Amino acid sequence: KARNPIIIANWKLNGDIDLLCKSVASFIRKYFKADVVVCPPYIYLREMLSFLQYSSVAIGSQNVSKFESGAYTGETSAQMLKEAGCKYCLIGHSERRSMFRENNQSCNIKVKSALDSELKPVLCIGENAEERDAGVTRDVLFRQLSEGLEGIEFNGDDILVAYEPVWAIGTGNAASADNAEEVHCFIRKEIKALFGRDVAEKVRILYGGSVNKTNAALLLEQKNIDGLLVGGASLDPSHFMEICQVAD
Ligand code: G2H
Repeated sequence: KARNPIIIANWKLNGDIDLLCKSVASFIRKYFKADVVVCPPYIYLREMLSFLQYSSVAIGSQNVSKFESGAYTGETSAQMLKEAGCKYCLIGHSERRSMFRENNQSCNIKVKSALDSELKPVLCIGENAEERDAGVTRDVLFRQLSEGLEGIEFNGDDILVAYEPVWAIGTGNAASADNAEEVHCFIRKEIKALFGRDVAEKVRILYGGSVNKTNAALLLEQKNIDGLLVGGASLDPSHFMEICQVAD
């Protein structure tokens, strides 16, 4: 594929020192052709990075503050994440949208802030079950994309998009490869309409939602699926390694 595959582990609010050790042990001296990224909770970022220097695995954050500095208790800025060694930054994961009141406007600010600090934002979009059943998936995705990326100069490989249908997240019911491919194709078409052909051809679009070692290969074979965002299955280092090897 012209676009290098990328596999991102999203630990969410999971893991402990034991998982951190097992995970870095499995990565040591592994140099993947695919991009492999781990997004652990903030508190583990520095320690992970110190071990991962003996591998090609990068680290990313699960979120970023929309503020740069100031009296915002509990927040972590893009610049701080950059300094901690992050390369990537998840933005607008559906759990943040549904539980922490994030919306397309706050995602837009966060994407800009990440870019200003030279982090690669991974903008997460996806419809929920009601929206899917009401037949408005495409409208929802279009709004999430156009509002989330509004006013942004996008060159194609500095921002990634993750399609995560909310009904597939953590349920064990991933979207079928055909269904995901159809949606990814739509997303690429909309990016082309918004930013032009070059950007649409370069942008990497990941699929997320109940990815595991059994469905990874078929998903990655699809023309418009350039990577995977893996939650539950990334908490088992050997399982996650098998997914990385599929992409490699
Ligand atoms: C979707 C995904 C990772 P899971 O949230 O972002 O989680 O693989 O557990 O569905």
